[in-house]
Amino acid sequence: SKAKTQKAIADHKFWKTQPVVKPDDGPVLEDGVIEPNHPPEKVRKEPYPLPNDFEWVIMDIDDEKQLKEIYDLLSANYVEDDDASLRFNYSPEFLHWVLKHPGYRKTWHIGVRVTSSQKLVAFISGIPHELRVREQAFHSTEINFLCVHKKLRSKRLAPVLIKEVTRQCHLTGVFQAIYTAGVVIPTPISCSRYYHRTINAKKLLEIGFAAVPHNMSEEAHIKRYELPKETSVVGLREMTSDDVPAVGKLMRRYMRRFDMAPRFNDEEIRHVFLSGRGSETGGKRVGQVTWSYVVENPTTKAITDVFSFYSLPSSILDHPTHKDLNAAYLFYYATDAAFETPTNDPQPEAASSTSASSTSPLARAIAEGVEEWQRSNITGLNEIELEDEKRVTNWQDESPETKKKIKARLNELCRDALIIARDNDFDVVNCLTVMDNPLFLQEQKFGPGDGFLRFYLFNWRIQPIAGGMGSRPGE
Ligand code: NHW
Repeated sequence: SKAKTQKAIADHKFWKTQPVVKPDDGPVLEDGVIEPNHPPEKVRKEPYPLPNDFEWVIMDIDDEKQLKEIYDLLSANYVEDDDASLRFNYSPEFLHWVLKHPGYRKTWHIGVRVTSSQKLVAFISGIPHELRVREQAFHSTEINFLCVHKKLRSKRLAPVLIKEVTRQCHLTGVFQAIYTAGVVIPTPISCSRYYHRTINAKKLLEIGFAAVPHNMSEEAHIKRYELPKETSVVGLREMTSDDVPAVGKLMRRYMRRFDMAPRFNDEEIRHVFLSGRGSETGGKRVGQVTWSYVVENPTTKAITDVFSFYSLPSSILDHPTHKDLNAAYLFYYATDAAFETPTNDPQPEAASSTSASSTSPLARAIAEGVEEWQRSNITGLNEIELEDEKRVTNWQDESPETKKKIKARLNELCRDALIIARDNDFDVVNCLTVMDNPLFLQEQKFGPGDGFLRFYLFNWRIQPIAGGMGSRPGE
């Protein structure tokens, strides 16, 4: 039976039935859908059958008790590193924040309970996104937190969860998905590597997350990671609600430089950057998940830069004294250093046209008389994008001077982010080789980790993308 299991693994018994690119498909000539949208009457109405003794449940994340159940399942059974010494410990506040993305669907928060005991033993979730891949955009769901209790592994429950979340997405007219995983399944569209920046050098040595290099004393090692006492970027301050429109414009423009990125409207910008800020009690924030900062030009008052990071601790398994690794993860950022014309100049703007491009997928679909349900997932981003968003240059075509400018600015911003992380008691700052990160990893003393993260698209065929959301692999 071991041989049988191994064959099933190699065969991808499940994944070979799904609309994803297969290893032997040959080169992709044109990006686009793999299977057409299902008309509403063709979408399965009943949930997929579960093994006896189990039942489906739609989780209500606004109910503290149910949120805690998801937290308990994940904190004991979710992703561990290769040698099982760390396990992600997403906080309830984190889960609530990330799962309540604007436009979220309750029916995309799916659990499995043991019928007799009502114990939650599996979970999968999706949140809605508008995703742009090169010059096409579509509504997609970002799938995350797929988890099966350790005692129920290798029983082919995961494929049932994936099929059920797919069905729930189809019921709401969404036919594409994006997801990331450490594992290799058919077929990654991109791969990025984890990098780590030591903040609390002593603690990382104690838990064995870092080691002193052979040619260095422990003291020198600790000293190497010391940071300036205070931040140095002029005009740096916490982002506020009033910054949302300016940050939105800057972010949309900045992200347009990459081959693949979500496109956030202002409501999403507000959510992504500000909703995870926690609550204020006695002048202290509790339950803070995200830290978001902007740079305001002291003279023009224009917002020229933004950066953010989030808190995602890991449980340290089997250590006598240290129980948690307080990790911050670099999140979204943007800088005007990437552009020749500033984004948020308070000067009266040239009328921002919303001119329709007749070559956009939606325009073409309409012209071809495609039924509405068939094109419901194509947002026609090219029609709603503002002209100044479209005028940006793809990062690969940027001039050496622009690249130098971006690099210098990002190094300043990242250094201040590290200082803020230190002041908030983080032990380590993590990031991936996505976006423009490779421009500051070395100078900011990030080191490569063991982990890789693969990017996947469901029902969207594309030519591989360098380095995940973005970016500049190997620089
Ligand atoms: S990646 C994190 C996934 N979670 C964990 O690693 C937590 C710890 N592990 C577990 O809980 C972020 C279990 O090991 C899981 C698998 C549940 C992972 N993605 O039930 P079986 C995400 O959440 C395939 C996709 O026996 P199990 C993203 C595997 O290749 N597929 O395994 C999630 C095999 O299929 P194959 C994965 O160990 C994206 C089958 O599952 C996978 O008891 C989901 C084996 O099933 C993974 N991470 O449970 C896809 N891990 O064909 C969304 C294993 O190879 C797709 N498998 O035989 C889009 C859906 C929405 C579409 C909307 C239009």
